[in-house]
Amino acid sequence: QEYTLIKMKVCKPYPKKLKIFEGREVCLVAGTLRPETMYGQTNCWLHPTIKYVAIATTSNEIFICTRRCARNLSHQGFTEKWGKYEILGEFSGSDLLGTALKAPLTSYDKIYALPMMTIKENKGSGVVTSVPSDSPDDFAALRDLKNKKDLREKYGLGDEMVLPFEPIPIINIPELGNLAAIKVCEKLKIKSQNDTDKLVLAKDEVYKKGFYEGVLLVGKYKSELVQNAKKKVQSELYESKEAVKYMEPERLIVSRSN
Ligand code: ZZB
Repeated sequence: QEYTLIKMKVCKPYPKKLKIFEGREVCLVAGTLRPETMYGQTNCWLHPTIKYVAIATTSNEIFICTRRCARNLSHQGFTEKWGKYEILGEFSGSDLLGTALKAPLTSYDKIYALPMMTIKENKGSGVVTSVPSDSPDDFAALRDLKNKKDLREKYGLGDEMVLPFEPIPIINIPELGNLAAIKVCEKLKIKSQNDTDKLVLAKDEVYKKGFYEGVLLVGKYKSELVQNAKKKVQSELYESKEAVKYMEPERLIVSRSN
């Protein structure tokens, strides 16, 4: 499984927990299968109780991701010594919530790290980028935070980190329009991010229709089909060093640990 690992750069001045890294570039790295949707990022997701680690890369950056992802990265040439990674810091997701980030391609200048309860520890980097226009999970989780002041307060999030961020129309899908995830969430009457069964159906529908029939509405590949634009956007993100290629040895790891 090839993930595009998107660098979501921590904005200066660094928050208290990341002050130790002052003077260095720090990125939350988000694993995505949909690089062509990066035009629609509205926030980053972290799980409040998952542990994340900071490691140094050969590109002289600091990546923040799960320990499992750090280990995989060390076997893909990202660290100085093959298969080894030095942990420079360890955080709970909740330590990093509210961090301001600069992400590639999105029209929002600055976005924030927000909590999502359905993040899986054993997938990707444990850091997820949020595209509520085209991902039902993201739309449901962002709506939960917008609707629940107590949830924002629980995690110490200012209204300005959540309320101004609206889904951005980036892909048109013939039957689903230009905010497909919202359309499908309404159709299936999805109430929250915990409507797991319905969200699986929603994701499936948006994924398939988006890939085969979706047309980009923005950016350099505007008017092109998603299936044609995907690789081109991905290559450009790799070339501009705003993302790196990350391979996930999923089956191997899963079958071993079970
Ligand atoms: C941006 C994006 C835009 C995504 C979209 C999806 C969609 P899959 O197919 O089930 O493997 N993701 C990545 N890591 C995690 C994690 N640890 N826990 C929970 N979710 C995670 O799903 C891959 C997608 O799941 C990734 O691609 C990421 O969200 C999320 F418009 O990145 B995606 C219809 C889906 N649309």
